[in-house]
Amino acid sequence: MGKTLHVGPVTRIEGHLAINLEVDGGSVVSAQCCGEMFRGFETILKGRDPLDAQQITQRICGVCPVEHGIASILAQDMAYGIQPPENGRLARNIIEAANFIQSHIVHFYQLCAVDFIDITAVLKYAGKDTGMVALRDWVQSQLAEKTYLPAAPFLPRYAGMFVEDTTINLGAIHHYLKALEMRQVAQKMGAVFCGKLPHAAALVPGGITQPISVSQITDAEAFLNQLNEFVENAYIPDVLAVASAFPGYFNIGVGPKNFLAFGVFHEEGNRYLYPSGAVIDDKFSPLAEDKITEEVKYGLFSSPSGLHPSKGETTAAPGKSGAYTWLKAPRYNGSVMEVGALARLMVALHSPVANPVKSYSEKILASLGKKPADLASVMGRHLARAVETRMIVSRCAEWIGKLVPDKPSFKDFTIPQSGAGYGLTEAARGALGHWIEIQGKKISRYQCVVPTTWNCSPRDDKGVPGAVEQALVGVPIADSQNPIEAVRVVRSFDPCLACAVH
Ligand code: NFE
Ligand code: MG
Repeated sequence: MGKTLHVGPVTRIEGHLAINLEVDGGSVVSAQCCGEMFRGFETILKGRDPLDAQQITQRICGVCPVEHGIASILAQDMAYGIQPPENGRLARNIIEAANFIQSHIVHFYQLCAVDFIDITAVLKYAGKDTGMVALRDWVQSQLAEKTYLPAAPFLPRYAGMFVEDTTINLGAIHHYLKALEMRQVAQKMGAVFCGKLPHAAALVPGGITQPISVSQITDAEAFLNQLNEFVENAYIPDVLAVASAFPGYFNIGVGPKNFLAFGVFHEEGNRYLYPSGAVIDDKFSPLAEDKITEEVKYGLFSSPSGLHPSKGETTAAPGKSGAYTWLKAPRYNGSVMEVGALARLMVALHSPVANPVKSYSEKILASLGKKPADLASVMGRHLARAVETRMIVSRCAEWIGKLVPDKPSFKDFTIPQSGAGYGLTEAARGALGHWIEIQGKKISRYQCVVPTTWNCSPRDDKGVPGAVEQALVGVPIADSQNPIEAVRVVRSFDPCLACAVH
């Protein structure tokens, strides 16, 4: 006899996501992702000055504000017919890189590592590092007082749930603390070029507002060196250690095996460090923006279903019969797509264009005895983020090196009476698009199709489940009181529900 499990809110992700699981014969047979609040940014933007858009949309999220800002200014670049000068292109890359780096580091260490690393190993710590000593004392007091909540990282505990090697555990716990510092370093590197973070002040159509100076370049290089050292010596080895300790997670949480990427980190010409494209049934095809639609049968909206975002509408319909979430269901040529670091890596590996991502990731995969086909999984997603962080850190040094002090970083523009444009980029969590329409110099329509909206999408009008809903099917559940295996699958997507429901 099957059982229905409700997990809500899922902890150690951003925002309010609940999952409903039908479990039968010890594994999940069906799943639903529920985004539990409405925000309405697309509606708030109507009637406003277009230049408000890159500031207001950054408030969709504190984790990926930069990418909302970038998507918005790319849409406006298109609507105004402008291109940033070289300094503007490079500075945008560096600000976006800073955001990816901080996001991936926090996701692995703060949000996911405690699923795999035994944090109670800190009780064996005998050194003098003040952070480790404070953490050891805190863990000791939590265990003694039993004041922890069931959702805390220590409970429940099962045999074989964590890495067993004390040296690996202690190293990773040390890096857990160091990661908090590294996140600040990444934010500081980005803020050198955009005034402050999160919520960048300097992002504008035509480039960035900050002129480039020699001291900015040397500051950014110093921050980047610290990040490089951490990624090389902590993040990559820790992810490889977790991947080796949990080989079973290369088979769990597979998902739809369709991957979509919009391309990110604009290089010279039309190239991107991570190229755009779609991989469906293992076949690559170039990105076609006109194939994107959003369906709403199971979303709490009364707007028409199946619209392209340039014609999209957002009308909330609380209480709508049969609907179970505040997310629309984005589709690409009618197909469910996974987005995110794994999708970017799959698109890069299948793209006909030679790119540095291929050679580095193939080397890492070979060290684990894995092939690209093994990547559609929980562990593949963690690995893809680590590989990506390493790629970005190394390219970022070149972008900083190419900045030219005192050359323009901004190109002037006029807002037309009417116009339209779209901005496609990638946020840490995946493909992000903003569509703007302007009438009488004001925003007449604004639509965002956001990474977690793709991944945590509900069923579409044909009843086909979204990417996370599919990835949950087949997941073994050992203890129905605590379906940790399912939550590990959800966390591997790094969902952000604030973004998803925007
Ligand atoms: Ni709120 Fe966001 C999502 C990312 S979209 S974290 O989903 O990454 O820019
Ligand atoms: Mg939207």
